[in-house]
Amino acid sequence: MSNYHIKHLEEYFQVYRKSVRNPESYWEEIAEEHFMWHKRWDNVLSYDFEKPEFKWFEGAQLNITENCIDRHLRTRGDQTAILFEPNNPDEEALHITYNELHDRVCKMANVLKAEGIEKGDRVCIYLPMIPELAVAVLACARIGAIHSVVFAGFSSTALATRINDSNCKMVITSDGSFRGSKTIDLKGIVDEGLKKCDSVETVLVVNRIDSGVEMKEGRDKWLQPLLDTAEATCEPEIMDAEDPLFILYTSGSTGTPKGMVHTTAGYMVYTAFTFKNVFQYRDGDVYWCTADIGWITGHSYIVYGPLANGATSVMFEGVPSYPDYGRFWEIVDKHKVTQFYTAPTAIRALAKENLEHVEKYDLSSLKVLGTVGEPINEEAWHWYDENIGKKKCPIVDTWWQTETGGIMISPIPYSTPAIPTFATLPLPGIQPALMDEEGKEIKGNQVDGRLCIKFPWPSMARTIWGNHQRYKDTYFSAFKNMYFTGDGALRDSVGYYRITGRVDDVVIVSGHNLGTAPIEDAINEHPAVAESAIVGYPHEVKGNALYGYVILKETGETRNQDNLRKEINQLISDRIGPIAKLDKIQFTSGLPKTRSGKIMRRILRKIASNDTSNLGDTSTLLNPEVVQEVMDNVIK
Ligand code: 6R9
Repeated sequence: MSNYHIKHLEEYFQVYRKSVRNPESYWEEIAEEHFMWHKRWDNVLSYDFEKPEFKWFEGAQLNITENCIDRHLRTRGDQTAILFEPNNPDEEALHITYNELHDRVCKMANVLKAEGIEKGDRVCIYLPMIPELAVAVLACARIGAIHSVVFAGFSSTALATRINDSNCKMVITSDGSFRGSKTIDLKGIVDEGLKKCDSVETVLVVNRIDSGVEMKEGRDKWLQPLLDTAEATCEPEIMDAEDPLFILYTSGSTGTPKGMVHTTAGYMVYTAFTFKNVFQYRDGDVYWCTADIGWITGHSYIVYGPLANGATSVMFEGVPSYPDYGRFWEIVDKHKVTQFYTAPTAIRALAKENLEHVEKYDLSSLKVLGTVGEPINEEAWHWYDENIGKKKCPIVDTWWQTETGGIMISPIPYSTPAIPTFATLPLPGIQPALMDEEGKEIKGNQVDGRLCIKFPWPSMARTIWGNHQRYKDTYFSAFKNMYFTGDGALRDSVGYYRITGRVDDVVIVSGHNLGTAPIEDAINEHPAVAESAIVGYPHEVKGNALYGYVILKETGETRNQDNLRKEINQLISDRIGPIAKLDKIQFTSGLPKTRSGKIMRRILRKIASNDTSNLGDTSTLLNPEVVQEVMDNVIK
């Protein structure tokens, strides 16, 4: 058992060394002791970085929902599994026990089966943060259907692209959602999106806001009546270790989103193991991750990781600012939350508000605080430490990605001394490397480079749905025999890692990964736009905000620039979602380009960030004169 729960620094180093010396026996021991298998694996790991192909626990058979639900029923059937806190603070919280979760998941699984969903089928889940979302995810896993959760803040076009990419047969949605004082017409968005999707046969609709939406005959069905008559037991489908568990889309540097495919056994073992260690979860704790299940953080650390450990996991439907900026802290107080996991952008937003919102509440239940999604700046770290943790809660700055499935670099509370802005040390089994631009590993400390991982780990994504070549090109081609993360990092004098940000064309806005290319594609649809380039620039609250450089077509007419800005943002909102809107739009006659015609985003990024002291050599550009023009007209 000692392998599974690390309790001090010496133990960490000991475990880490063991995990690197013999990764296979390390993970084998964990898999053996802590999970339920129908058949044992024949082989712990086989891999080939060239193909690339990675297989963990090959030959093993299991069902992840038995590990997340059934095996806890005897010992903790009446313990809360999911604690649902509604958007409206006056609506009662719902304590769903493991017994109840079992029944709900089985009923939903039986409904899916009755609607013709079989093992391997793709089911798109487009739901707000209500219990049905977690239940739908688990119901898919119960019967071996592959879930593809799409964040319910995405537009109809973004939804349609994702449904079509993986040919989903079904969509599970709700009539609408509550978000603070607003309601959102989710069903309307689905209806609009589905005009462009042929693969969807059935839409199951949860009644959340009672808005009386239109139901399309033969396609749409209210979920509740189907659940009411469904059986509360459903034999789990026996899955192979490497059967796909889910697809989750993440932004890429080129147009279409990448459907990252995660498989069953390795993902389960790794998310469960990291949950236990990074949050030091103990029986009786109440753990709360504020992410949406539409992102990987919610998949791994609201649903699978916590439930695999028999934990109580809070699910919050609302927003941190409703009914006021004290909502998070009210919830911590009300449910006596012990571990709290959020994003730096949320911390920065809340730190701007009056401290009274924090001081009103008793936060003494808290033991561990976490952050994820982007680098946390020092100021936000200290605010979190002082005002929320009262300087007695370790903060875990967890670095990882949709592609990595689970947390990769993070302090372990009470083991790793934390330093603000450092994700610190790799978790057991994780072997980071910093690479230079020539593809050589940079050894030693006090260095920086491109962050790669040089040995497989159990929860790595196995492919991009329908495009293995893109998987290879994106992650395994830049550096030989390495997984390339797309991030830059530095390693300090004691070997701690600090993530310095993306080195590719992805901007992280309020913790959301946004590819610049799809945003540019959306803008370029505007009839007046000739070309555009999007970059990120530092923003006090959002971490980064988006800055757009737009070249207009020469039509001879003069247009109102403010109206154009509005129209451009509306287009982005329709095509991608409001989160991708631009904060600043500069109209320009040209964009700095290399001789091969590639836009020099590095320069544009510097100009947008007001950091023009060192633009580098611009003389080799195709159009060096344009740099001055762009600088002169920059929007401050
Ligand atoms: C889990 C998640 C991944 C990208 C990643 C990096 C950034 C995440 C971070 C962090 C600095 C941290 N990132 N955690 N940067 N410190 N603790 O966020 O997945 O949405 O795929 O984003 O987020 O740039 O490459 P995903």
